[in-house]
Amino acid sequence: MTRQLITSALPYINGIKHLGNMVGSMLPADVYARYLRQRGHEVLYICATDEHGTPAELAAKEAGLPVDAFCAEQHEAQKAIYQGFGLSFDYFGRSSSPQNRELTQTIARQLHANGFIEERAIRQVYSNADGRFLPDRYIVGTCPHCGYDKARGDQCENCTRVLDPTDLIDPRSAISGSSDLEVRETKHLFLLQSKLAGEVEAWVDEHGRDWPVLSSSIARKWLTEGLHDRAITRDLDWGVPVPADTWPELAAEGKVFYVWFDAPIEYIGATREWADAAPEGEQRDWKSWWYQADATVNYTQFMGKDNVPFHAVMFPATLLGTRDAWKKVDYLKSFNWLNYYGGKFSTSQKRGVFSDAALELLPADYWRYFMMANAPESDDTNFTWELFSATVNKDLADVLGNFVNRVLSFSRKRFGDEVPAGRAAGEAEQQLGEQIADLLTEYQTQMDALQFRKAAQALRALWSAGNSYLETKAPWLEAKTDLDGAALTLRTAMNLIHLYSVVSEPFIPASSAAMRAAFALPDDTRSWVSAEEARALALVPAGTPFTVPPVLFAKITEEDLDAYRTRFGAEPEAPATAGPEAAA
Ligand code: B3M
Ligand code: ZN
Repeated sequence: MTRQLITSALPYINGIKHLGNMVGSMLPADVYARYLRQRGHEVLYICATDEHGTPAELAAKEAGLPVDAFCAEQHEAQKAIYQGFGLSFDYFGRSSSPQNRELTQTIARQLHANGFIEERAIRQVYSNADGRFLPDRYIVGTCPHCGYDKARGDQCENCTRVLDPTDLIDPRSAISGSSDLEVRETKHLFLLQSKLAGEVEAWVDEHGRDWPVLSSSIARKWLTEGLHDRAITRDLDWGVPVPADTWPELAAEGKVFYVWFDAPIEYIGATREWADAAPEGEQRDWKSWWYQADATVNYTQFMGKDNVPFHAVMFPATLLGTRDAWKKVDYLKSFNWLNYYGGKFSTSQKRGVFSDAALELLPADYWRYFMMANAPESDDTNFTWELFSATVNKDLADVLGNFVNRVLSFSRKRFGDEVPAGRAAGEAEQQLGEQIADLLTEYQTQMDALQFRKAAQALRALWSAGNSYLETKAPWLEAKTDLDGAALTLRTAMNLIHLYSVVSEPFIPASSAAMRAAFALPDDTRSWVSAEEARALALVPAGTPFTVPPVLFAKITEEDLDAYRTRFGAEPEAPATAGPEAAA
């Protein structure tokens, strides 16, 4: 069995993430990791907080904390929320770890030794008041295009145009507010991507052909535009220091690596953190996952589409340039955007549902199922409270939850708290078994293809088939004239509940555990259900003691909806304010 390495894009440390961030990376990665584990694969699912770069420093400053203390606090806060969502990382690391620092410096030295890093002098904005060079994001001013007065030196958040700091009107330091700025010459390290372009292109040609179109098209677009040499150092106080043994002058100036240089290396770094955190007596071999592992490890990455260029081009270029045997991605699964009423979720503008608030409102499984059933795979999708409540109330409460409760409650009332026997399976059960086996095959096919929306549809069809069987057989009527028939129907339906509890786990782990715990099976260690077992529907034998769990899913009421809409807003996003040229 191939070893399955899974990583999801590292959430930035600054601030609690919204649902749009999760649905495009960590959540589908978790669904896939759970599924592969249940299918018997050896899985390592790695993620971490992305702690360097200007977002971290600016956010720490806003919080009035030293950046290392801010990151430590935020890492724990995010980690707790992801545990609340049932994200089953094998390790959730930190890009500020010593392991990542050492690996980033090692890889930089390898690139330097192979001639893929060069020092270059560039002109950059220096703030006399702050006594430091300012990265583009640290310079704010008025956007020359739309007049927005908080535009940043790299991009205007209002009209989204990419800017150069020298474009800004009345530029000032985002740290001190001082406008005492000047342009000075400074030296930075450049990754010579242009020298690696041919190799990267060949690698994408070979590996990208079976990626989803979204991933391969973005990779190709970037390659077609040409791979430019890229500055990979910054003048920041927080980051992986440039090693003095290789670049003494830059190290003395306090240069650190650019966040997007060290962040993907943290996938390897966090695997080392995982190994270093091994419990007493357990051996964890981080290198076997990442080094000379091409023949033994299948590596799948999950991310939002804006991260594809870094993962499909820059990170492979970095690893290719080491001329060393680092594992590169085999399958790059990327996602479009989950919008909020047609507009973007926004961390900075606090727009949409954030992961901490979501867990305060409703259990994780409601969100997990909705997000995966509406995953923005082939196009952007939309979160609205109306769609969310319709999905929860129909698919979860009515189709699955109600089935479980009706079957177990009626059987307990009519036959007691053991699975009833009744007569042997008849034509209806044989047909049902065939149908369930086919639906399960379809579900597995979609999961194996990482088509999560289609997989969720196939899972829902499995749940639906149980309802149709129950409605047709109607054991509450059968019991009036044919007790054995009613008992058979209920036993079959209970076997469906157990099957659902196994195969629904990747999507709704907590509810699946509750369903599964209803049956006191002597041995319930099974991790999946074979087609034969699905056909037979006999894993839960007559006589098995059972209990009736509390109702699995509470419906969302109109009052709930009103409250949610009031609290989070429920209107399309206001259009970006038109710029001065619009008036001209
Ligand atoms: N921290 C996520 C983002 O762009 C970024 C991903 C890093 S993955 C190595 O929002
Ligand atoms: Zn603008």
